Amino acid sequence: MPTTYLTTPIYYVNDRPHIGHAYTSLATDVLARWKRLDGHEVFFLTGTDEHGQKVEKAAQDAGMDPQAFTDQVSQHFRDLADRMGFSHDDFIRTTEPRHKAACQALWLELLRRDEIYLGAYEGWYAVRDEAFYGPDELTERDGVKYAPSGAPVAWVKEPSYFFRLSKWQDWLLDFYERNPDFIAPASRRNEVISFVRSGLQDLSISRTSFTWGVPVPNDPAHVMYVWLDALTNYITAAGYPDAAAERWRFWPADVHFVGKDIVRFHAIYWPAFLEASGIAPPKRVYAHGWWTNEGQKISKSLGNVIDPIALIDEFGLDAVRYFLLREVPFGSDGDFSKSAMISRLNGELADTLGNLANRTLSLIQRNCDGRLPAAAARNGADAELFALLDSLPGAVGRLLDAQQYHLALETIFHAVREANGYITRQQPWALKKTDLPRMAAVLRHLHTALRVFATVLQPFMPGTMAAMLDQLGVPAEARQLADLTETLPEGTALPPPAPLFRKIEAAA
Ligand code: ME8
Repeated sequence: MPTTYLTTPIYYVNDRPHIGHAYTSLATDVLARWKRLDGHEVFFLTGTDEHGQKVEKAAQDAGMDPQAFTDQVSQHFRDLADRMGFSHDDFIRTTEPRHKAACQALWLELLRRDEIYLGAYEGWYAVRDEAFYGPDELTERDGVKYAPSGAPVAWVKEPSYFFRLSKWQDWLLDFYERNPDFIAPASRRNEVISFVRSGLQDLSISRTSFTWGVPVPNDPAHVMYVWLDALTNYITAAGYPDAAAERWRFWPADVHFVGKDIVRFHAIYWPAFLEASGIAPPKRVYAHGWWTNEGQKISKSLGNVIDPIALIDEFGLDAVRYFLLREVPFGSDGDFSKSAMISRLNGELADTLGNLANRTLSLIQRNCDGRLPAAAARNGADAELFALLDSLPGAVGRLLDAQQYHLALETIFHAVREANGYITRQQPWALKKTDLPRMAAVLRHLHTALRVFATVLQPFMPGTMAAMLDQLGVPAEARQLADLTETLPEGTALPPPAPLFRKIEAAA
């Protein structure tokens, strides 16, 4: 069985999760579900990033011990994952013993290979990004210096271990050249390549001015730099350093899903750390765009943080899952607006797919005694519809392999609209009086179309599509892509249809 390993970022537990966190994990979940549907053995990893100065400070501000604080906030991310219906196979926390062991093993391996040396760091650091910046990257306002992300930076001077990153510059450029799909989309790839070309400095990978981190082996005055610690989670969960671990066969990861803010860490530091320790780098890093809320940056201080759970309560889980991936090309920035959401949900889900299902299933109920008509020969009038249906799973799979979620959904809904055109042209309700065999054939073809749509849409809207497949009489064990070639038996009893999508009234 082919294997697929997919990851989300591990989220900082400095604050409650919001729509941005739900988005990255949702994209990962949809691909994980698609690959399972396509017969892959999938390992889908998510989790929380719990060390570092930023989390330590958030715990202090909350007046809590950092471990108790991270236990509490990490739980919010688990709850969100449950409410979003994510199908992850593991949820890693960087404060777990397995992770400390992996980080320390990786450190010792880098040390053994002379990739690490002790020195002193002097330079700019942004706690909010947990990142070092060069002086030429900063801007100044009112006497305060800021990183390109907008995070304020402070001067840091302390003893530190360094990773020989500069040594890997040429290797990285060659690696990007040899693996053109390693970073996507292309705009991010270009950005990374030009950053690496401009010259890489050795990277400070330990801190001595606070203690909330993984201790450096044999030098407990140092804790590991939180990004070395955090990135390592992807191999911890695969069993590192135990090459005989059951999950090690999943490594290297197929796609690390990240937001564009953290592409530098994943596309530069991470492959360099791995190559330097003799571990294969991941196959791909996809950096998606940024959500804004009704045109404004999402931020706590603006009070416009979108709570995904409130959206689910208002619109339903599958509506939220559908909208987030349908509305904005993955990779581009997007704006969240309720009116856009309502018009998508009404126009595409309720009016197009819901209506097709309802019309078809009601006619089968009324005119065929609720029993599935026999599989019928296709005539010329059916050819166009079947050309689309037959190619749909392959087309959707190729688009999802390229993380083009909105195009995958667009392709599916193009076919749904065609099927709506087909029912309008064929008029099975009129055929009842003139040509009963043709009426049965048309309804059977429409049933086949709905089965294909519901099958390929399962990763996006698992609950609603399960209900649709129930209404279509497709057994639970026959819902894989490969099952589409198996014809359902004539006479299968179909339950009375019930609406799958509700129409939402736009707020005044
Ligand atoms: O960076 N729009 O964690 P983090 C879209 N711990 N996506 C958004 C978003 C927005 N407005 N806001 C956040 C970290 N995200 C590190 C990661 S991985 C080894 C360590 C998503 O809690 C997006 O995926 O700051 C972004 O990369 C991630 O949340 C940052 O989460």
